[in-house]
Amino acid sequence: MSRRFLGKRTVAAPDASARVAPVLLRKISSPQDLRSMSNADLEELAREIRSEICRLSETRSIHFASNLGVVELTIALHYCFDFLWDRLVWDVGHQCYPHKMLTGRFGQFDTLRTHGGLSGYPCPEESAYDLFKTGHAGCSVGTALGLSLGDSLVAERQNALERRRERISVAVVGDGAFSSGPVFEALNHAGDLHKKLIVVLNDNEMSICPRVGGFGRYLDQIRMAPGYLGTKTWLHRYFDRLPSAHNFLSRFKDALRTGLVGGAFFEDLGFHYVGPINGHDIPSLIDYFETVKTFEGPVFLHVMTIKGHGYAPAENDPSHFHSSRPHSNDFAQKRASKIASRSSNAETRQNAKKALERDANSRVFDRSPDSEQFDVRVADVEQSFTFWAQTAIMRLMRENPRVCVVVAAMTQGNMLENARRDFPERFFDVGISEAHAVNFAAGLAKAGMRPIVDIYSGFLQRAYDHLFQETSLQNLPIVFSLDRAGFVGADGPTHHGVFDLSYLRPFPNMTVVAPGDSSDMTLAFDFALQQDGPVAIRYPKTKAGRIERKGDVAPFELGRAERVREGTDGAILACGGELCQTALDAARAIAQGEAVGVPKLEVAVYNARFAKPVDVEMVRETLGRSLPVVTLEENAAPGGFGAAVLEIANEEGLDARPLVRLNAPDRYLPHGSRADELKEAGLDLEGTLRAFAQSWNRSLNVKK
Ligand SMILES: Cc1ncc(C[n+]2csc(CCOP(=O)(O)OP(=O)(O)O)c2C)c(N)n1
Repeated sequence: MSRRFLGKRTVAAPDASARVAPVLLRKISSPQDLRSMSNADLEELAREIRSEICRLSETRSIHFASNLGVVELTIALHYCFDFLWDRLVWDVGHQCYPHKMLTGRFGQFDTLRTHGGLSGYPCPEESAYDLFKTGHAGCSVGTALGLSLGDSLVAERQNALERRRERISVAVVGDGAFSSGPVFEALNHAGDLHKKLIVVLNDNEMSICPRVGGFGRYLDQIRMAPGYLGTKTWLHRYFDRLPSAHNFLSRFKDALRTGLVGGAFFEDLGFHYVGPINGHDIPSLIDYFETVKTFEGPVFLHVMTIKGHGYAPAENDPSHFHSSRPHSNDFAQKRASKIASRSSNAETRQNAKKALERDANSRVFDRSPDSEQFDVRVADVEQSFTFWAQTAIMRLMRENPRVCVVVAAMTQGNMLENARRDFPERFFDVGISEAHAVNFAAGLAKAGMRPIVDIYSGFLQRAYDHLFQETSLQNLPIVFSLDRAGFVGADGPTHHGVFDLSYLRPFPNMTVVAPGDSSDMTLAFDFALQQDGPVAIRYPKTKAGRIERKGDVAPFELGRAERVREGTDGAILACGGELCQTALDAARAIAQGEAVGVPKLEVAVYNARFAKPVDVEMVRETLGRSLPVVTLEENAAPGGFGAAVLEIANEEGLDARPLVRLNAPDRYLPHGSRADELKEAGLDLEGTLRAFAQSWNRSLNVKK
């Protein structure tokens, strides 16, 4: 493997594909146990942790390469700090597996990301070592700064007896997450406050895809700065000799400051910049942490790591292995040699990047169905809503030179590698900067382009004010392709996209579409591109089936639902995703007398298609006749589709008493499979039949 940075000593990448028994891991009940371990033991422990991550990756989709990259960093952090007293915040939180193993959860590690098991993200309900439930990038520096301030304010009110040593807040943020606006806002604030705070930049030169943006280049410059190599060698020689590392580093600071090594940006903000240092050298990391602990004010520790460290296939192809679906070691090795055979030197990150692009070109690329991407089989991925979205987007880009695409660091998850390859001048990945993505698209639209902003429903929450001001208020023709709307499965509550109907519907000028199947996806994108204002198309992370229709698929017409089953005894109104299929199954079961508490009835099924404007005709046809009516949606009840139906009933003076609304419940559903989550929300077949029976009973009462 390539050695791209120096440390106190070079660190051979352990081969994580060679499994080792978790002997040391089993002995660790809390991070305090690390302090009695020798350096050799700590290195062995790192090997065991890697081996466990690799083992788990064979059975399920997990965040893989990111966790392999932070093993030594995690060990060193827990060795140097007591995070029951000090504060540790992992940014995004997807790289917390080694942290979970060292904080008393190794015994449950096999339950990770399964229903009822450990979460794949930090989770305060699991452990006092997890302070926040996280999953969205860019928040760690702000929350760690808040903790630092809060702790010092609390301490000020304590008397001498109560007071213990100062707590130290540590934020660990990846270079991908580092591009988020909230990180810069927090750095700006921290530089001003001059409170004790350690920001650890875990720089592996990667987001999910290779990182983008000018700041990434700045970090590269720091790493590549002339003098870096010599200076760091010199640094480590001195570091060993000096009695106090602090003395050394404070003397060395001036050199850092002059830009000899880099980091002037952080110094100018008010941070002590230290680095870049080798993030795989445990003894050296420990030295640095012990040193910077003693610094006054905020410290920026720039740590270089290799994403996927210790597992060659992941090191060479970190995007694919960022998080991967279950794969055997055999599969991974084959994939690695496939990439290597196409590259003269696949060891470097640059070549891995090229291999990735070639993959996309040749469509050999095995569409990494990672956790934030897909939990389903590849065959299903090829028929997913996301697949149909990208198919429509590619066609529209080919047909219309004004169509351009904006994504926020999720090119792979959005399956848009082909758009990046074929239309590089009209494809924009802005990094983890969702608010900027919307502002940027507004500029493009104003200039006459037709931007499609492809962002996950949950991540677009970041851009709320820009949906208002830059989009709705200006009435700009931006198409929002809202992937992962609804339940997302194993990523759980930080990633469920169950608020978009509620956050989009209040905006004037906004049209909100919820396609019911694969044909609808194609038609919805065509429709959206014909509109003069903003249109959001929201779809879930699942296979897009094909609604069985008697005749042809009706084209999209603003605010018109599609009746896909006739019936005069009641109705089920389904808002997008696979719910129309569920509604049809329920209607069939009711017709056959299989629904408990309901006679044989002929129930109409509507594919609502629009959540704004909702089809008034559909509401008139179904409500106000004392018949049972159920609405289905993967969205919170307030402000959702069912709420829109109620609003129309009210405006039309229709009796809505029989109406039963099925929604995402008013609590956070834990991680599991999508099927688990739909079941828990009552949005599966059984739940729909129960809701229909309830509506039937209500309709009988109304008739009395
Ligand atoms: C607001 C937001 N947008 C997008 C994502 C999806 N996402 C999860 S991890 C990740 C890459 C993070 O890169 P980095 O912080 O460098 O961590 P690494 O995986 O490289 O260790 C992205 C884009 C997210 N979690 N939050």
